[in-house]
Amino acid sequence: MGRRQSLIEDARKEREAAAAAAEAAEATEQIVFEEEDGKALLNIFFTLRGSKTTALSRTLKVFETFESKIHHLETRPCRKLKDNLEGLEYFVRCEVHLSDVSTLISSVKRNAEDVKTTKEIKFHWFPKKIADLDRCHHLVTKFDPDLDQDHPGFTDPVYRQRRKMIGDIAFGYKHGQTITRVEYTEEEINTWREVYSTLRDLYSTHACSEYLEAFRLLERHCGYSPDNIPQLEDVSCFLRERTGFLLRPVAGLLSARDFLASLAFRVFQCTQYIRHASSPMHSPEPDCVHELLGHVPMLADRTFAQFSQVFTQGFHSTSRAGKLQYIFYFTLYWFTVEYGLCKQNGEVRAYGAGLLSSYGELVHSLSDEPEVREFDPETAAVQPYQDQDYQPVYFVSESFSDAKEKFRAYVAGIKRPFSVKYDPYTSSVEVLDNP
Ligand code: HBI
Ligand code: FE
Repeated sequence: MGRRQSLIEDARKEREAAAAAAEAAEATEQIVFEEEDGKALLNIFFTLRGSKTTALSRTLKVFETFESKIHHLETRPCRKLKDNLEGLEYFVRCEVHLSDVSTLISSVKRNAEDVKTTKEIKFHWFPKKIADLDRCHHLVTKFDPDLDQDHPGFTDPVYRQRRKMIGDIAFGYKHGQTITRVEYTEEEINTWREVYSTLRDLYSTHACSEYLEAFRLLERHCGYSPDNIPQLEDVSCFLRERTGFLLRPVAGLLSARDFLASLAFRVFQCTQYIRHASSPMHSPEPDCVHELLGHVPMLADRTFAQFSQVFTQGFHSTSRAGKLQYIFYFTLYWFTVEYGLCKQNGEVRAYGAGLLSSYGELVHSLSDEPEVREFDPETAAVQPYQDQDYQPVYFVSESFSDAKEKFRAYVAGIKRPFSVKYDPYTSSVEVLDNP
């Protein structure tokens, strides 16, 4: 293929990827866009030397068109341009969406002269040290029993009250504290028993070997059994010894941003309440069954723990590259940590938490029904996904190390204005400027 041909081909692929991502974004809008994306602070200097009298109003119109917020506007005598009749230089400081910066500047340049600009980029705040996670408990309430009419607990005031009580433990929790134990009711334990026993029967034929190994240990040392809902404090101590991961309690479905930010510190935000008794096999939102049976055993595996942390370290600076990049990250997480499959001894097994905590989807994912593709970050990042039904497609990795390496290569290809480096001695991240 000629160079020109290959450029056209690249452009076509890029357009297709963007279209697919936009579709995926629509499906996940509530989760992805719960916070604003990055903004830039622009300083623009210009003169209107020799311009028509309407130049000033036309230039100011540009700022209005881009809905930029003007922080400061002044004119000052212009020192350099002695032949300037008006002798004025204009200075505007404004806040504008990152993706509009270059178009705004070129529009100003069409109307004014001697345009000079400097910009500062405003990023989302993100946690720099592990105790900062005390500020990361932004919940997405679209599936919770107070708001979602389809939630099995919507019409059950007792259940909703119980959820609030358990949620208060999370809201009051500060990093470093012991996690308060919950005395579960008989009804709650019955729900747990029903899911636990059903899923457990499937694991030996459906779960990957890393999962099975950790599950055995959790049963031996951590109170995992059909008759007991394990306590987060005990599980947290267990994980700390295995892989350095910690649990902290959270009151519901956490925003993707806060959830991923925590993994960068090897902290898993874990719900403590259990699904409604009327629906033991399904929950519209994460609950302790999803976290304790789906996520926890995998976090006890060293390679997987490393994958989870590396995965999210590069995530903070992605909003710089626009919303799309953010969605790509999030979608990759979805098709690996939540719904990933892997190859083991010639068989396909599940390692995704969404599969390992759902009887129906675990069976479905390894049946002949769904489409299964080789894991490739470029493809998985733009694949539309489902958060209300089974996935239409699953991605299968050769191994966790293989997935980790592919992911590293993918991330290295993303342009970012800064990177973050994790310091395990202080559990903090350092922000490094990229040249
Ligand atoms: N919140 N409590 C909780 N548990 C999860 O497993 C979870 C979450 N928020 C987001 C999330 N998982 C991911 O699926 C992605 O949205 C990042
Ligand atoms: Fe999850």
